[in-house]
Amino acid sequence: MRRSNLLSAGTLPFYVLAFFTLIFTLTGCGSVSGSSSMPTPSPTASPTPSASPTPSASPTPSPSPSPSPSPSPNPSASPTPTPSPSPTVANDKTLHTEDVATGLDNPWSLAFAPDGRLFFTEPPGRLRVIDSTGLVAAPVLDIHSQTPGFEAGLTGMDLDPAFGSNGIIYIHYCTNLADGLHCRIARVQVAGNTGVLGPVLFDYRAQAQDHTGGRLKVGPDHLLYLSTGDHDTPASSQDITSMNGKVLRMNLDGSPAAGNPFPGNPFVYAMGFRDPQGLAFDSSGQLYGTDHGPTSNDEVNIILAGGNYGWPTCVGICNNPSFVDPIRLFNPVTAAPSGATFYHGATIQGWDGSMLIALLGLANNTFAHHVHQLFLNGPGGRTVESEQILWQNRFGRIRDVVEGPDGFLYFSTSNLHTTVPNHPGDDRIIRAHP
Ligand SMILES: [Ca+2]
Repeated sequence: MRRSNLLSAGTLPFYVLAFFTLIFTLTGCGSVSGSSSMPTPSPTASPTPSASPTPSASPTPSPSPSPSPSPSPNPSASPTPTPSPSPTVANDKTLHTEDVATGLDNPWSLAFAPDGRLFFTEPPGRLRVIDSTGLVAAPVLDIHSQTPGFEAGLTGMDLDPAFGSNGIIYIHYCTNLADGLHCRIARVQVAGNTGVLGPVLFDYRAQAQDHTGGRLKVGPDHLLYLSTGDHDTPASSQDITSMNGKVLRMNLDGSPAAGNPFPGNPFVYAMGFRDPQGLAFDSSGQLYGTDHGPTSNDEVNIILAGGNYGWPTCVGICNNPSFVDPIRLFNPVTAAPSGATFYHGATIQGWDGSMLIALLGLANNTFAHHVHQLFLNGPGGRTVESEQILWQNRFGRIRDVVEGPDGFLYFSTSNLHTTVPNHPGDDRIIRAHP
């Protein structure tokens, strides 16, 4: 149980690029403004205008009235990877925010029930709920005696597609057994605001309490997807027999999903990750994920069945046909991405179809500490057409983000037990709305 366990693994000492000021000046979101004080970009910065995994892909002209950056080969001149969205797109100056719940401990996964209740996990071992009366003081489930907490605590969580009738929630946590640490998926049976821990559906032996990944999502195909980290054992991510560094796909009873692509391991859907903490399905059912690089090189990936995402052989964009490159690479800044979601609907202007990503970061990762928004070239898209920084350095580290049934955006902070200064009310679940 180390305090640093909750800290993002993607670390980089204070690199802030002048080009991010360029990107976000139009939206006014770049609170790390003042380009005169910024270090110049590393010469290793990609000169390409987009982090497209397809080298031959030409940048699609944005429908935004914002001027498209010219793909200058000189990183110091115009390294801007994408333009900012249209001024008609809602941003952190046009949206209001308010606390939904305070005094929490790193709310790690947020998930709405069909009846409007918001369930969330806290790594010390609590499944909790916010209902129409507000935060319910008593946890739905408390398994603190069964988990070491922090990154190996109660992290991933999602609701059964039939939760409204069967009250089933899936959780991910790690636990110390006689032979060492195990990480697992278990079922929770919920009635009212009380849950009972049910059977363990999936379990694997883990080598370390950090780099656990731990994001659990039920897909639109009604299959369970779990992202696992390398548990500080990088080579295991390329070992198909290991559960480490993978996106696993299974039936809701924990058995391997039919059609999984790797003969060497019936649970594996994709491989080659380091500490993937975010999974999100778009409106077409396409899965995307986030991953922490070793130093900077944080990734947003389109997750393809059978894909190998490179770690530790390939870091960043490798243009190696053996690996799938990220659709958005954060370099040389550190983004430290965690949970992600796709926004649907018109409640928040201009956001329909966009991807929102919670960014963590250590105290000196001044680029992180915000919600990052990507506008892709449509469902299933691999090209980032524009992007936006939201609430940078306003709430600290952000752990998860979801859309509510009201069309508002809900996100959680993750500042407790870290080197990032706490904000009043930490940790919090915050709501943003027009
Ligand atoms: Ca990768």
